[in-house]
Amino acid sequence: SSLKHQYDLVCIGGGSGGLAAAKRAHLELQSRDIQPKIAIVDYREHPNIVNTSPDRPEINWRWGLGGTCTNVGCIPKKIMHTAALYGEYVQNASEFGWKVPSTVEHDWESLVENVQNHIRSIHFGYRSDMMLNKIEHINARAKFLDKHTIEVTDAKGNVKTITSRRFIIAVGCMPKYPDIEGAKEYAITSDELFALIKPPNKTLVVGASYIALESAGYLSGLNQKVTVMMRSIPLRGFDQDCAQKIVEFMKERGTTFKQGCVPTKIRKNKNSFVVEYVDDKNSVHVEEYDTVLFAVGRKCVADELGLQQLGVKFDNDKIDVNEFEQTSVPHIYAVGDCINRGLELTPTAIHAGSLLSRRIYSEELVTKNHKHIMDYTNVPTTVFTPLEYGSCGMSEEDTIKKYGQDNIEVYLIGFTPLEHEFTHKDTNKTYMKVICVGSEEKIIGFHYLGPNAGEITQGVAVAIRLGVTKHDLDSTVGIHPTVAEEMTRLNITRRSGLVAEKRG
Ligand code: FAD
Ligand code: NA7
Repeated sequence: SSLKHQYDLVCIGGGSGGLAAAKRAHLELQSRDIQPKIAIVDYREHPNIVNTSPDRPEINWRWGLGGTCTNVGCIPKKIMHTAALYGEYVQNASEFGWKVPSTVEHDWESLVENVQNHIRSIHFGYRSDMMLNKIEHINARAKFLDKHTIEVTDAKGNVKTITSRRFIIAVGCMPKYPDIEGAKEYAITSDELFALIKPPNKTLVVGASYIALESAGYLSGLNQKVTVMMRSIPLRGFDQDCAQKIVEFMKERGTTFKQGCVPTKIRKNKNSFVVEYVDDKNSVHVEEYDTVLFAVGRKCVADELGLQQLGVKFDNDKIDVNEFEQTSVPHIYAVGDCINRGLELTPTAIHAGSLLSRRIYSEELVTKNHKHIMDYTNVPTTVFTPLEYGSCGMSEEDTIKKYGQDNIEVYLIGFTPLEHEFTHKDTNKTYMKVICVGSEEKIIGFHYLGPNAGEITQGVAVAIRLGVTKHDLDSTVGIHPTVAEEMTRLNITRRSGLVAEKRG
């Protein structure tokens, strides 16, 4: 350990990136017989208190270790999505011989309580992990005083200063609110959704990001009446052919879409909220909702750290880092959602955080000067909408822009998995698209809409990383009967103009 500073490393932010970086640093230093002094400083005050109730203290909301992903992101989201899928299974169960009542009700409160209990069990796991690894957890808000010193303030207002040899910043983002009257007072964001003590009922979801569509999807699936208000296109940045199919599917499942509309004002009316909005022809409309949920993007919180005064450069609201996740102050690094490269995803924050600590502390990497740079390309992802969407690589529009229509080949298929054929539901909704470039037909984009999208796409991502070609897919033997086997027999191209949907 260094003598000059209290700590070898302080990670600011105990979410996906910060935890991974701290754990890896500890592991590397310990394997060199160094007992490191590492701390994680993590804190979040909650802006809204709609979810705290004196009668239900057991579901009072607290922000424990784990950051966005654990508390208000991936974990509660995936559980809610799964809850909605269970509703579908129950509806279909009678066709498989199960005697289920014709109407089954959903109990929002017990779902939320179980979600919050699950989150608490994850906090417990992280805390014991930290103790086991002797990583100190400081539950306080950090701010830089100088290049090696931070000031930390806890919930009670106690302040202390801490010095460290190095810092890794992983403070993430928070949901944004649009700048309209009543937004902050009356609306919620994904930060509150998973702890609402009452079902949201008639809900307006504003925005068309993946968070907006996922929320609308599982709320609909949990029997809530949902309207999505989007000002332009769904899922900007994703393959638009697939994005449109998701919207169509959600419409068929009962979600209302108001396209080309933006809210301009929200006011309270007894137990509901009155939303004023304008459409694309500038006409003003008024509608009443029980809950208004904004999912209009996320804002980085790194600007609150006092980094600018140290000379750390920013790129809009994000921290500007080089390919080694290093800021303009060499011993201050940053990973995850708060940096200007990379993607706002948990596994990229974890991977980048872990690699960063290896580059700094691993004996092997440091002595041999191995670079091990984080590769942010071809990162697979899945959008957990009712029709799940997995993708890896480029969208069709981006490949056309980059290579030209004549230089790419797009293989498509729309089909009905056995499970859906059996229940006569969701005919031809499962969809697969493989985008190839060059005479060797190297695969540069994979898109899949259908069941278990994440599970399928993860495997394809490995293949894409290894440079898979269409010929490799064709010569791979499928697993029958699965949806994934369709990727081994793709033969309809966009160019041919043939109908991609399989009939019969
Ligand atoms: P975070 O996890 O946000 O952690 C940052 C931590 O730092 C927080 O605890 C914060 O309170 C704390 N902090 C901030 N400022 C300070 C300060 N000054 N002092 C001390 N502590 C501070 N990603 C996926 O890969 N898959 C998904 O399915 C997925 N679903 C999502 C669903 C939702 C609704 C949301 C909101 C996000 C989802 N994400 C998903 C994104 C994922 O959660 C983030 O990419 C990930 O958590 C980023 O990790 P991070 O370490 O950069 O920051
Ligand atoms: P994004 O991708 O930044 O999207 C924000 C969404 O909210 C998008 O649909 C916007 O519409 C919409 N938006 C933004 N401001 C408004 C206002 N004022 N009114 C109505 N609608 C609005 O969202 P996330 O932060 O959730 O996603 C972050 C990243 O995760 C993203 O980069 C993805 O790659 C994955 P727009 O399209 O701008 O018209």
